[in-house]
Amino acid sequence: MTNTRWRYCTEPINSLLAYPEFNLQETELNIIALGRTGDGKSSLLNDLVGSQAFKQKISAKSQTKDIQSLSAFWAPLHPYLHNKEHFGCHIHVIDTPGFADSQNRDDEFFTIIQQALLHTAIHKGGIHCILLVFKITTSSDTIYKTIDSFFNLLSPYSHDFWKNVLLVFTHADVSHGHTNRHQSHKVALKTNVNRTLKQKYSLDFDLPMLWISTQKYVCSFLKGLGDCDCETGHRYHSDCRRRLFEQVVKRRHLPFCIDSGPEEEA
Ligand SMILES: Nc1nc2c(ncn2[C@@H]2O[C@H](COP(=O)(O)OP(=O)(O)OP(=O)(O)O)[C@@H](O)[C@H]2O)c(=O)[nH]1
Ligand SMILES: [Mg+2]
Repeated sequence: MTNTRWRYCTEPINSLLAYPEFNLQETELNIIALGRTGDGKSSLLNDLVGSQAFKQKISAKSQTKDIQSLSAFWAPLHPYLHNKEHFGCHIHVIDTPGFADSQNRDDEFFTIIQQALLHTAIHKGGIHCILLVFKITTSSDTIYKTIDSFFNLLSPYSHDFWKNVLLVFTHADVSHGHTNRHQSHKVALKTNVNRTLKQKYSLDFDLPMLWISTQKYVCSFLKGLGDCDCETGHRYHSDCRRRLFEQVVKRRHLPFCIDSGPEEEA
């Protein structure tokens, strides 16, 4: 432990080492990403698996047209800390087409997304995390609508999935060395949006909200925009990933499962 050289990450050493068993953990955690077209589902999953496995592109048309999945080892701190390539967990990630794409393919997509959710919840040991992905600038109304669409996919079968839901806001990039560009918006999400969601779905806990930039950090100096801000940028990126990892790992023993009955009836 004394040999560990820490770079960038602000998290105290004890908290990160609270999951040593994950270095050798064989069980895969199932993670599915859902959300509107272009909000960053594929980019987020690429970040987790550490490669460009899923196609990502700016477009109003859904770039991901099918359910795609991949197993990989998620080493969240590897790019930011020395000797952390074995710290992480095995994951099976599932990418989905976006809601509300410009070609109105919601009905077609909802069916395959629902099948993927049910299949994983029934036959694959359950879904450990359902990442509802939003661009950080998404309006509250759009967030409610998207969550409603998601709710409609699973509610005919079960209501026990909320503990496995994480709201992940992408495009929370560092800009000119500043990491708090969206501060007031984040506060509004944490307070107003969370309150509305709790009331609407009768939840007795806050849905976890996480902010992340899935893009590789580029130093302001290299971009010709000012002084080097690598330290701030890398610390921010590693903290975002560490928070996401902690939320996922917390749910390792609590996958959302459905009894085999309902799918057959569907
Ligand atoms: N700056 C920035 N760009 C991002 C971030 N996340 C995603 N993007 C960009 O947003 C665009 C859309 O990202 P995708 O990952 O393809 O979005 P998606 O939700 O998978 O989209 P569909 O597959 O079409 O449903 C891509 O050009 C990404 O590079 C982020 O955190 N910051
Ligand atoms: Mg995609």
